[in-house]
Amino acid sequence: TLKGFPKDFLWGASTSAYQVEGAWNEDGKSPSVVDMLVHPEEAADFTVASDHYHRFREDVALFAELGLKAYRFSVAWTRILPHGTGEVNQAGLAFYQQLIDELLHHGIEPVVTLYHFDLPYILEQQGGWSNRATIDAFVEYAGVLFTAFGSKIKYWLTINEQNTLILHPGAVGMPEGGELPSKQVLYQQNHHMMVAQARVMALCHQRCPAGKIGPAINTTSMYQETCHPLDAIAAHNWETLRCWSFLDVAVHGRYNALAWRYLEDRGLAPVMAAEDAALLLQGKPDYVAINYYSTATIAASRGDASDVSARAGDQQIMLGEPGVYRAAENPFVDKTQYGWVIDPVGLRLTLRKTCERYHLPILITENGIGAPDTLQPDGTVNDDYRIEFMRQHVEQMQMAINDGVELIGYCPWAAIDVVSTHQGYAKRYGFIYVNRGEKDLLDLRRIKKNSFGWYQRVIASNGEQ
Ligand code: BGP
Repeated sequence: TLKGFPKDFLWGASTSAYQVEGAWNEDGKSPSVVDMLVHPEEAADFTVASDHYHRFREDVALFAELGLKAYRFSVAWTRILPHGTGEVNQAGLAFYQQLIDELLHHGIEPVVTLYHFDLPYILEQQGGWSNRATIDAFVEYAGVLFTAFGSKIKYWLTINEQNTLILHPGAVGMPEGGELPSKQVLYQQNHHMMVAQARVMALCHQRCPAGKIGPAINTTSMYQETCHPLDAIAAHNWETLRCWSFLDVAVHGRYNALAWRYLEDRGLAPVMAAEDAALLLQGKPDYVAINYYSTATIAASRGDASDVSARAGDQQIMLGEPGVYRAAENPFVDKTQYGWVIDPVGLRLTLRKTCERYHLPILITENGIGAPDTLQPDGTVNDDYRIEFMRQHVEQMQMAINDGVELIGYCPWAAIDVVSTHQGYAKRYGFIYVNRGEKDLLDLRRIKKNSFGWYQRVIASNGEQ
């Protein structure tokens, strides 16, 4: 028999501020980069999203009914420091204070992401992550949260999917004019984020002795298409560049040797200030958080256009690095209707690799299936495909625990329907349906999907299904 889930396993669910809250310009909030992006014509905007800002008490009551032990959400920097730095907006702090108290009142552990894609626009105008001053701004912002909520929060997360921001910079929409930064600029931004993250982890340990903090990277495993040795090298290279190189800096405080050489060879290595090596070593995570959706299959690069094309084929592969690999098909896995590979065993594999590499507790901060869920005339939402998807992933999590992985929790995406980064409300992830269309807000009513009852039983039985 398999080892069961630990008694205090954090059965949870996730959201992020800009995707769920709405109220984009209320109570002193300033615009973030996401508010200013150009979104596809047909996609829902973020200004109302799921209106969680006004309905959080109703939502938390539903989370409690679901039985959640943890709720992962992000704080909108622009509610707390509307100018990016400086003056603190008390109304912003009050909102998260109430949300946290409401969660704790229901016995739900808050898991707080400091920054989930929504940099204050005012900082972006001053160069964003290209500007070293943004490091200080992030530390200042984190410090405000640590002081305000440090006594109540056990689990903090630094930056959501830094690797998505760097490798797939258009992921959440395009800036006005459609110009994305060059690779060189992106890797310099990446370095600043790394330094900022290390300083924030150190600050957390100083200010919140009971708090734990970790990075949250989109982590996956790469398969090689054939047993050709060069396919193996390509898969290894891309897994290193896409996943481990980000986590290695966060955990070990120094760059991964292969990734650094790759950057140097291409003239992409970031400029490091004299103090940076020491700063990177300053903060260490207490756990590693991973967002896991799917795996990818890799063949050796041909060095031509057949290598990688943007969001073609295997969606999770992202834009990649030119000349590193060629995207291949995996005949052994299914895909979602958005082309994302469905691979529960890949989750087990990714957990094992993460455990072996870092020897730290692991929290899954995202996992799920996006689908155009529909409200039936009888008022139900049948998302049995989601139940099947999660059932298989929970099974593989248990196998990973049995293998020796210290998995502390599972926070799938998403607790409730949120705006998808690309497909608005056409593509949903929640256990709770939000009754709104793309542009049409309808009544924003909350409706429990079939998966709600399923997850409720999983949580109540601590993972039996
Ligand atoms: C992750 C992000 C989330 C969420 C999820 C689903 O990369 O951290 O914010 O959006 O992906 O992605 P999408 O909405 O594009 O389907």
